[in-house]
Amino acid sequence: MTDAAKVTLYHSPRTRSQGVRILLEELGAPYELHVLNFKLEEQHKPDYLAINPLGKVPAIEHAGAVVTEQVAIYIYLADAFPAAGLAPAIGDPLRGPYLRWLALYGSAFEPALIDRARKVEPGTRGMSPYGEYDAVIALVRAQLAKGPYLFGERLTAADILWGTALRWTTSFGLVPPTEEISAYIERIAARPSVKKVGRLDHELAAAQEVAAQS
Ligand SMILES: N[C@@H](CCC(=O)N[C@@H](CS)C(=O)NCC(=O)O)C(=O)O
Repeated sequence: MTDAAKVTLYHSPRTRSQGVRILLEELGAPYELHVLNFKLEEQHKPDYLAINPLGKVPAIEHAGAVVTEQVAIYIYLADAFPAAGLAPAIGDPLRGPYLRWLALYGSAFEPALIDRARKVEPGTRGMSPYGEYDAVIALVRAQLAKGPYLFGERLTAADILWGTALRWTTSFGLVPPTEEISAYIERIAARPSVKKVGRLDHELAAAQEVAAQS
């Protein structure tokens, strides 16, 4: 896999694409932003729908390929820029748990939270992709209790996804701010990459606000 080409990140501030921008900073990957102003509904305009017909960010373009969906993007980028050591390589015993926790995020955690936010019952245990909300939260808590990261001392790209997502999901009241979850959020939030992107995205959001009003 090549890491020579610049990554284009389709991005809107204060959205799930912020975590990918943080990951790009952590990886030291060369990237450029293609910024979308949600206040102007740019994510639903034909130019962007040609990139992601679902009209969602994040999306990236790299070496001629488009990748959408956070989990796929995290896996792709951490493998494409291996020098940062954020992806356990194939053959590393951590590779399986690493992929498990990335996939779990998209296929169990987010569905559980979305159901909770919409006050939708998951239905029968067999029909639900995650079983029960409480079981998902208990699983996350147990994994973080080992600390400091998901896999002990080793920081991986999965921590950037989970650390940034737990931050917004607790602030939306969708996840309880338990001791281990809050400590983990703080640990990830203290990283220079998170602070830098937070500052840049704050400026970007302010500029978009002005553009939307003019
Ligand atoms: N399944 C997608 C979800 C991405 C998503 O929900 N993105 C939101 C921003 S946080 C979005 O683009 N919303 C725009 C819209 O629906 O108009 C993923 O995991 O990447």
